[in-house]
Amino acid sequence: MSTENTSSQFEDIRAKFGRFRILIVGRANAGKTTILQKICNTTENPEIYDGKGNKRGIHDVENELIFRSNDKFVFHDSQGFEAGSKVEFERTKKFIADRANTMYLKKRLDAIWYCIPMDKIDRAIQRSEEIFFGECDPNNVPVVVLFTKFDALQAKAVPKLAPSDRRLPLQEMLSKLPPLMEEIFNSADVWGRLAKMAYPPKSSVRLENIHKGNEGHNILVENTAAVLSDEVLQMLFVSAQETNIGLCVKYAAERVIISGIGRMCNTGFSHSREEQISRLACWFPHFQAVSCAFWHFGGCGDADHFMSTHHPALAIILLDKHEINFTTTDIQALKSDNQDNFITWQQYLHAGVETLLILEHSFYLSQMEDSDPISSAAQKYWMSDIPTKVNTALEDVSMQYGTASEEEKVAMICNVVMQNHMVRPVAK
Ligand SMILES: Nc1nc2c(ncn2[C@@H]2O[C@H](COP(=O)(O)OP(=O)(O)O)[C@@H](O)[C@H]2O)c(=O)[nH]1
Ligand SMILES: [Mg+2]
Repeated sequence: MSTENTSSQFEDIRAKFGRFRILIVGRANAGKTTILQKICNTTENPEIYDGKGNKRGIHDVENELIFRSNDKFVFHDSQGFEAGSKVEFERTKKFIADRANTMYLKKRLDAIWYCIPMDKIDRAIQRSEEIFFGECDPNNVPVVVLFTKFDALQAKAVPKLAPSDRRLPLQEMLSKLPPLMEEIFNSADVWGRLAKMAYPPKSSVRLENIHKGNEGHNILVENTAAVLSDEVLQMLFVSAQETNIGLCVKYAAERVIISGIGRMCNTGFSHSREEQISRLACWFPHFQAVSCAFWHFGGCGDADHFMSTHHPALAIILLDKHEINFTTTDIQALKSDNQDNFITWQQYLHAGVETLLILEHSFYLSQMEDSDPISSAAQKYWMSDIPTKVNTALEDVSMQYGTASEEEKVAMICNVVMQNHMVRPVAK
């Protein structure tokens, strides 16, 4: 099978299964569009399609909102159910019921974001919220509440400042506000009241100054990943978003490196180098096709196939350090070397971290439209002094690894990655 064939096959799989579908609910002006733009890293408006792929303008929960900057997400928008909009509620409820359990993965709803704006904290829970959290069974689709415009509580906090604080220079005065904002938020007890409803949300995040470019949406991404019900969905979500590559590194470290080392120590079984690479790649946006294949085939048994046809250079270059111009015969020979299992867990850790660094950098290169981002990233890595530094850093990690908690292990690995980034290319 030719590479070309396979990549279009993967594209098909992505088209079928790979879009992450989110319903965002909230009254007009709650900040819905702003957050979706931020998640998709754009200031453009979404394109709106009806279920059949025709462009639409009118508002309807069934319509699909897609941003050109990141079409791995599909959004649906519901304006909430203010007094009198029983119809909108029934439509949204039906939409959720249909999409939560559909056999058509392509249509499945993966998460719900419910926005409650804090500029109207006194009216945070209205009829709309009561019927949504009281009467609408989300059928296991996780619901995350977004307390949007959290910055608006500043204005409410200022009158509560002690008179002496009010006379402070601006920056100092502002620094006194957060505890007061917290107090206002807590005394409104919005979360407590939601938690008592028949279908309480899974979690919540606070978002502030999103319209001013605040990076707070990363919290939303992390939070949503954490509440997803299974690893395949998490993989799809983490690899669909492109604004928090650190999260890709984190999940890949936890779910592949740490769990792989655990398995090696417990059972003696180790992945091959090739399989380790494809499992790590699954968590990154530019390999989302792979994570979709993972979902589709129920595992990475297909790793070998992926490596040999889809991205032949990946496995090899990582090992072959300086030799970039190899022939098909070289690839075959090197490939068989990479099918051996790791012998020690330290090797597994080392190879995993190096792969993460290369994958991470290759994502930035792929955004710059480098035609072969993996090769370029790997080449840059092996030509730099980073491998030596990583070696030293991992010797330390290895000494502490055995006694570290799961969380500490994740932190240690992410630290090595963070401290050894290759210099990012500057966008033109
Ligand atoms: N103060 C504040 N305003 C915001 C924030 N996010 C969005 N806005 C503003 O709220 C208004 C409505 O936002 P929009 O995203 O269009 O809301 P939608 O109607 O729910 O889609 C716009 O003027 C935004 O600039 C935020 O985090 N803080
Ligand atoms: Mg809007």
